[in-house]
Amino acid sequence: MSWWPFRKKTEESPERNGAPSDGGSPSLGEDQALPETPSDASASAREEGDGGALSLLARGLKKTAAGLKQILGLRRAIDEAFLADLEVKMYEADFGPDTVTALLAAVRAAWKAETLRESDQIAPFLQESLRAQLADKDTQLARAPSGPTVVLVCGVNGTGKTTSIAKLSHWLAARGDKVILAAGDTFRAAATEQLQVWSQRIGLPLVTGGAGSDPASVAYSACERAIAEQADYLVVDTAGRLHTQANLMRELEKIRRVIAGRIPGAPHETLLVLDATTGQNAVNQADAFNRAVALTGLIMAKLDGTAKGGILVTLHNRFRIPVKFVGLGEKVADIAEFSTEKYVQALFT
Ligand SMILES: Nc1nc2c(ncn2[C@@H]2O[C@H](COP(=O)(O)OP(=O)(O)O)[C@@H](O)[C@H]2O)c(=O)[nH]1
Ligand SMILES: [Mg+2]
Repeated sequence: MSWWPFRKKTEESPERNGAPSDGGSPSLGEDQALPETPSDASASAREEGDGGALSLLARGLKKTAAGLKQILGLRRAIDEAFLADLEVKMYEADFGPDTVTALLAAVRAAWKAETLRESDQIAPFLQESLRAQLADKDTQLARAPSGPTVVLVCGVNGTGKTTSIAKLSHWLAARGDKVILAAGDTFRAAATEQLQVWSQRIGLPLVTGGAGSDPASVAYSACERAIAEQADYLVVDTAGRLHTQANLMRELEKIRRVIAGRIPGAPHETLLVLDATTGQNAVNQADAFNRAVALTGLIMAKLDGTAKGGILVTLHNRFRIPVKFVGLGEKVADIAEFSTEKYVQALFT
């Protein structure tokens, strides 16, 4: 293929390259214990089946739900003072100005119409409103009709990309898919090593290109391997970049183009990993990444660490990009498929 601008290089790394040289530790902390064997892995995936996913999501949204409960758990007659308190709590949960204004207006109208009288009627009312808002989304991970499904993962530094990739890949493998990883974060040696550690521990192959190599060339090699080995999924990590760094955003676009050139229709998913604890800044990130690479979905990481779980509604209303997965902790099993119904229930539990 004459258009191909890179020297093809597939440098697979079945072994770890020893300790990181730059002092950054790619190794996993003791609290990040992984299942030791594939059978343990699938056992944990089974446990996280339907009921498990509900409890995982509910666990992740505990802080947000606790904040809302401070007001909705009271048995109080609705009046202007109550509505003002409710408004504050909804802002604290990071539902964002547009959503808060719209939901509050609906609550106020129902109160004036006397269909809402007591505070304990509000949670079901808000659930119904949110259900209606969030209903039109396809939250399932795409799957190519044939050949490997390519999932390109991007985001700002430290949001949880690499960890989410490990979790997602493990989740896919546990449900029976053949998964290959690509270490497209070639910016720091420690980044590739971090993914190497994960890949070994979850028992999945990894394509690397070494530090400083062109990430688009790593992605290309990984596509080749995914085709040759008939993988179901190829999950591509990328270096963290600020949405304001135009040259790095162009690099991401190039990775995307190269993948699309090798596998028609790919990447089937371009997922942005957002750190739920950053609140409304996530909105700016989603906006910029979406302009650069046309996002197909979001992974909301670190939902466990925040009382601001309402950010998901803000993002939906602004961009109509579905949240596909949520990260709920640092362990490999701490991931759940997003479900509108489970989210809406968990918010008000
Ligand atoms: N509590 C919590 N921590 C997370 C989650 N996802 C990632 N992290 C932590 O966030 C930090 C950065 O993660 P990493 O995957 O290296 O981010 P990257 O720079 O975007 O690749 C690490 O300490 C992770 O353990 C999550 O869902 N919950
Ligand atoms: Mg990373």
